[in-house]
Amino acid sequence: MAARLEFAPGVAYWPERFHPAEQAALLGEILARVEKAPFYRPAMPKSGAPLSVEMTNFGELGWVTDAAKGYRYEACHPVTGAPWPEIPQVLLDLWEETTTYPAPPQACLVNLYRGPARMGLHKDSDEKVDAPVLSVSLGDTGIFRFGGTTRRGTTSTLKLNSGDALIFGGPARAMYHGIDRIQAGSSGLIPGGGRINLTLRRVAPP
Ligand code: MD3
Ligand code: FE
Repeated sequence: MAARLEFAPGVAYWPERFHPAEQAALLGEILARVEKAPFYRPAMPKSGAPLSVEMTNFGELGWVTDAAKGYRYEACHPVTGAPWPEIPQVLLDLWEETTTYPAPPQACLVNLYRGPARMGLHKDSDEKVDAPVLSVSLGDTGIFRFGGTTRRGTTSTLKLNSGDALIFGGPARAMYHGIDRIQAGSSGLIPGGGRINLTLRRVAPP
C-alpha cells in the first residue's frame, strides 16, 4: 500500500492508493451504476439555484438537496425514484482497511466536476454520527481547499489526483473544505473529461 501521510489532525492521505488499472476498473463499476442512477444537477435550498457539480449516490442512503426540502439523505434517486445502486465492493473493502469504524458506510456520494464546476467552502453536518468520511478521487486533478473548524482563519490547498484516497476523522470531520476548481485535461481517465469524487459516509450510528 502507498504511504500514509498526515497533513492535518485527523486527516490521513494515501496518494495514488489506486493504481491506473485499478482506477479504470473502479470507473467501470461507477459508470455501470450511473446507467441506472444517472448524474443529475441538484438545487440549493430555498433559492433553487443549481449546483455546478452533478451528483448521484450509491448505498442505502444518498445525499440530496432541492429548493423545497434542502439538504438531507434519501433512500431513492430524486429523478428516477429508484433505490440507489449498491456501493462497489472495492470501496467497502477500502473502508474496512482504512477506518476502525465498527460498521460499513451507508452512503456513497458521487460528485462529477466538469468545466467550471466547483464546490464552495462548507462543512458536512447532515450526518448524525461521529464516523469518518472516506474520499476517493478519479480523473482530472482537483484543487482541494481546507481550513479550520470556523469560517475565519487561514486555509491551505492540496491537489487531489486520480486514485488518491483520504480519510477525514476526529477533529478533521468538522473542518471547512471545498474544491476551488478542476485542472481540465490533467487526466484521460474519464470519457468526456472531468473529475469524479466518491465520499463514503455513515449517516446514523450502527
Ligand atoms: C472534510 N466533496 O462531497 S472530498 C463533499 O472533492 C465534498 O467532491 C469534495 O466536500 C469533493 O461534501 C471534497 C474531501 C472531503 C469530503 C468530505 C469531508 C473532505 C471532508 C467531510 C468533512 C471534512
Ligand atoms: Fe464536503
